[in-house]
Amino acid sequence: MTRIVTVGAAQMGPIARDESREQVVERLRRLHAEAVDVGCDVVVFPELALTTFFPRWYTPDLDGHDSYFETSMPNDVVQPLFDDAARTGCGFCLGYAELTSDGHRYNTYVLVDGTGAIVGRYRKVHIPGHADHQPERPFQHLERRYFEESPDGFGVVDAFGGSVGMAICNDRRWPETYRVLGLLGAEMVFIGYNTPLYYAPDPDQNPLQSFHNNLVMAAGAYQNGMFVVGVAKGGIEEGVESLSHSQIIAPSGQVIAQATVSGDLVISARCDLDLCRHYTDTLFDFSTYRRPEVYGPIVESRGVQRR
Ligand code: CDV
Repeated sequence: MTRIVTVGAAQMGPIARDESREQVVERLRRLHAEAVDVGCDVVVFPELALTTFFPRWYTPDLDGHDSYFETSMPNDVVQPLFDDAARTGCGFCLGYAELTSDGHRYNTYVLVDGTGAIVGRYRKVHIPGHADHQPERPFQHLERRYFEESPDGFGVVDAFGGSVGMAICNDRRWPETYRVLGLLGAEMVFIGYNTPLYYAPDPDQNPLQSFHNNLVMAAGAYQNGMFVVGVAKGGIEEGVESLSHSQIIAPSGQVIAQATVSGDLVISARCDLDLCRHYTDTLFDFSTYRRPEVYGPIVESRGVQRR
């Protein structure tokens, strides 16, 4: 049985504040159709792909941005995209803001297979930014105000003939993300991001955004023998410029497809999932070489604890 999965990364340009969900879904449908045209089995959309990146604005009330959240998935507006998946056999991974019936707010990804069924759901684990209004910043990063940390953690889904994990934006900077997913057997990890080029706590990092983006995803791919698909919503959105540079990375750590311009576009790669074993059966044969008995601080403490 062949283990080739053709995966697309559907990079998006900015979504304006006044762009309707219907307009955005039409953009997603166009990207999905482009992915189908190049033979994709699955296409990955960015983080919060249905709206503008609203955590850049403060509202005094916590529910002040609730109009950006989805209370059900699928819903009437996104249903045509689910229908496209069922009609074409090409699945997708979609990021959106989720408001649950019991009032929890999450930064969420759903994985939809080629029958149009949701086969996986992931809620962002590492929530960056701040929860309080910081007017001295040129723009806010209030994810910690508007989103809760996932209570569920990471998981892996059998889909598209392999094992698929999901992570969202800031998760990609943390080695724990890839290692937990690697230990769960993930062969492909889908990661959408919104990464402003200006980082207020340390602007020295601004020119390094693209370097750090590749550094963390390539390291995660190599050290865990997995494909990593990183997908941006980039460009200048409501006056804030964000990183594009979407990329698909092989278990070798090599970039095998990369967006060279910003805006809506699909890049794709034929991924031979058996390539993962070249790494997970050799240098990164976890069951032979890992030493969990000496890794205690990783799970025992949150911050640095000098002993
Ligand atoms: N959406 C994000 O999670 N963005 C973060 C912040 C820190 C810019 C990121 O890690 O890219």
